[in-house]
Amino acid sequence: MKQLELNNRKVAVIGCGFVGATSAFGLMQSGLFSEMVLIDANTEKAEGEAMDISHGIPFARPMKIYAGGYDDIMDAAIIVVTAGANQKPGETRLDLVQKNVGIFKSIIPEIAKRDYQGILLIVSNPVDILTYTAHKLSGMPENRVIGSGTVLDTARLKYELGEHLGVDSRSVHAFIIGEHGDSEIAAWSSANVSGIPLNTFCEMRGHFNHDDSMERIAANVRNSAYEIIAKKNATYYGIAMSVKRICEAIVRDEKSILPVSGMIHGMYGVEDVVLSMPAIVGKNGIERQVPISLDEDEQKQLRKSAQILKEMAEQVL
Ligand code: 6V0
Repeated sequence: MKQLELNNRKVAVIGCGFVGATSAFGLMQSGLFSEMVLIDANTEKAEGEAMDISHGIPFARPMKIYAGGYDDIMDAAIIVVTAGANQKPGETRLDLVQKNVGIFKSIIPEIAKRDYQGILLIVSNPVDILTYTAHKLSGMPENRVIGSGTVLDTARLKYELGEHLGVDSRSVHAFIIGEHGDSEIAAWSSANVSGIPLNTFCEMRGHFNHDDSMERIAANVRNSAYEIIAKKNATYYGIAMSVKRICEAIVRDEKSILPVSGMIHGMYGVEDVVLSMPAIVGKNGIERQVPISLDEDEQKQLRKSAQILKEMAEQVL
């Protein structure tokens, strides 16, 4: 099959529910793309979202937004997959797995059989398992199949720390790593505010009860999806901004360090598991993962998170 040349100004979004539509809205405003194709099992939903979002174009930048099929998206630089059921109140991300793996079995082969050469960005949950599923079903190189991973959780952590310390959250350097879900790890030992170790900065701002604060903030981050879902049945703005940020790093070949989820080989004793570690992200997707320094307890938690994901992946694939 003749390979299509990729169009760096084209993006596709598969799944136009809350997350897909909000991500598409964010991408329209970003100015990164001049063409966006929306796909949904419910064609009318994709068409309606394309029309509605297009009406914002006169307030942003010219572009084409339309509902289409798989043949329309093979030259997209990035395909964002948000199709799937979302978490119901009380349901964990891992509870979703069977349902969404089934949906991926209808989507990923459509992409693989057309020999797609761009970046596949998986957002549907449980994102680590589904990114692993997408790797296996597509046969695409590992660097080009990325999960949004803990980019959202890391944003939540930075936001919480920024509020706690009265500082711009962009000056907070801290990562959530591991599973995007219950076993995620706040990598406190490497956290800092513009190079100042976190505890030192906390003391500058009058906070001395480090253990209690860290426990509370990590729990807030871990539980925020559950809390938002209990209140409004879905979460989508934070993830839409995360999708936009990842697309920006790819399209602009920024080589930004983002905690996307990708296949891990050997780091901290983790092998053949998809989870989030900070990684250099650019036009080829994950250029390489960056092994930030973790203390012994964090390393132990990371291996535990990997074990949970591995067992889940083995059950569903
Ligand atoms: P939603 O509003 O139910 O939308 C899902 C959409 O997928 C619907 O429009 C469906 O018609 C469509 N769909 C289902 N099957 C297919 C198919 N085979 N092909 C094309 N489209 C299909 O859910 P919502 O948008 O709220 O959530 C989507 C996914 O994102 C869920 O799995 C969430 O759990 C996940 N999220 C992931 C986050 C992350 O950080 N990675 C954050 C929030 C939600």
